Amino acid sequence: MQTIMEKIKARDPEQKEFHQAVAEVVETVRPALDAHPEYRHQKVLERLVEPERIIMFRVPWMDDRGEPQVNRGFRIEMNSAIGPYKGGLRFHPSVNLSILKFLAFEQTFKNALTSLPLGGGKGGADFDPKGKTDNEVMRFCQSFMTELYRHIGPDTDVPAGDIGVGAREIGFLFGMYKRLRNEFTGVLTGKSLNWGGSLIRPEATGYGCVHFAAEMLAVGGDALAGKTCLVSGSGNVAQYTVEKLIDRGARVVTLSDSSGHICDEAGIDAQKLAFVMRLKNVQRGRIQEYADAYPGTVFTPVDPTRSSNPLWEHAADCAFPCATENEINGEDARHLVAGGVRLVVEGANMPTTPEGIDHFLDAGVLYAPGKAANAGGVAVSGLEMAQNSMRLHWPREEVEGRLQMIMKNIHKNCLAAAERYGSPGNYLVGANVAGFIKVVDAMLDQGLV
Ligand code: NDP
Ligand code: 2IT
Repeated sequence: MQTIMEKIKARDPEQKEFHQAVAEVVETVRPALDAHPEYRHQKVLERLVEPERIIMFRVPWMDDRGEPQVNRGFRIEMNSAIGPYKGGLRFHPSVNLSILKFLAFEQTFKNALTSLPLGGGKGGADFDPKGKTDNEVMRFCQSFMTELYRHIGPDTDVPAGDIGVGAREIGFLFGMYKRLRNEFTGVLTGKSLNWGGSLIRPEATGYGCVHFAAEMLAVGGDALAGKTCLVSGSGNVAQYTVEKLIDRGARVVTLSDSSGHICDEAGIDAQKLAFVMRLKNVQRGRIQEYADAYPGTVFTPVDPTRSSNPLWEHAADCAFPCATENEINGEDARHLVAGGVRLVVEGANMPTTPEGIDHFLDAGVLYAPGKAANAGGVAVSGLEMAQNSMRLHWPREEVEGRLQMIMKNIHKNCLAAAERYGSPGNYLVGANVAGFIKVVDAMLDQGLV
């Protein structure tokens, strides 16, 4: 086990986020490896950590001033044991191989947990959509797809959104794919409703997280109603997490973006959330503007000299990190526990550092890792693919009902796997072991490929 970490570190020494994601899985699946000696014989870990294929390409595009720009594009086709590669595209200046390999690795297990036939993948570019015009974003997406189209397809690899990629970008990407291939297929998910998108896909990740949180509390006879919640981020996942929390009678007091966070002790209600959705999705503004619109709200800018995030210092019962990786470190975790937080549900991918996770588990916090709690997004992407294949469009209740059932099943399967492999109540072990066994058994059935 030691040797596999040593090997991947020696091979790609700079890929810290990838090492972090792999180490978490390697440490937690040990009991499954012990129970199945064939897994070690067949070198399943060694095979899982090596992507089936990595595509890297130049993305040249012209900005509005007529100046040529060049970005780097990627697609990691990680694992196709249980279905076509599936996972989002991220457009953010921090995108590199380490970030995308960690995301594609986690995606493989997450997709297995959904119970749908979805392999794992992830892609994106170091392009920053912030401050770009719609025309610049369109030209970038068209150039990106001019290379990507030859590697993807509805039965091969089906990308979707992630940070910096929402309905606008999916539209531009789909338009270019259709033009290049002369095919109208479900090659991307997160499409708009009037041309192949699924109802509930925009809501799915956030809603799914809150369903998962409700399931966790229900085990102890508790519920979200009346709970004070901290939410970070203010993008797709954060917005619909807040919507569902309000629905369930919780009080949400924070939101953030990369410039800082707002705290509204009066609680973010439906009307204020509608303001945030307009601000972020239409005007593409900053969360600070919430404090101008709603007096009594405090905006705290990011302080780069601080080692912890003041958002996690507010007293609360529950925390939903929905912005990005490693946004809760050990110090933040200590602040959360000291402030009364007893439930942490990850909307983002790998938002908690290993030290933070250890602190939550030691303190007896109910902790749900992203690969279980945020799987509702990709699950409804899977349902979008199913509808596209059948050339059908399911009503809202059908998709919402299936999403709820999927989240309930993931919750049940995580608890069952944790119990069976000696860590009752530990959702981290449960999610990793359940996802791992499903993927690995499929790999073994298919031989050494
Ligand atoms: P969006 O682009 O819609 O929103 C991202 C939010 O997080 C923004 O508020 C953004 O602020 C903030 N953020 C991003 N990067 C950073 C950073 N480095 N530091 C501080 N804040 C940051 O993305 P999503 O809501 O789709 O994604 C959020 C998280 O959820 C990611 O971890 C993603 O991988 C994960 N996820 C997304 C799913 C989906 O269906 N969309 C499914 C499952 C997981 P700013 O605008 O200032 O950059
Ligand atoms: O991290 C994720 O699960 C996503 N960004 C969604 C992936 C998808 O294919 O819907």
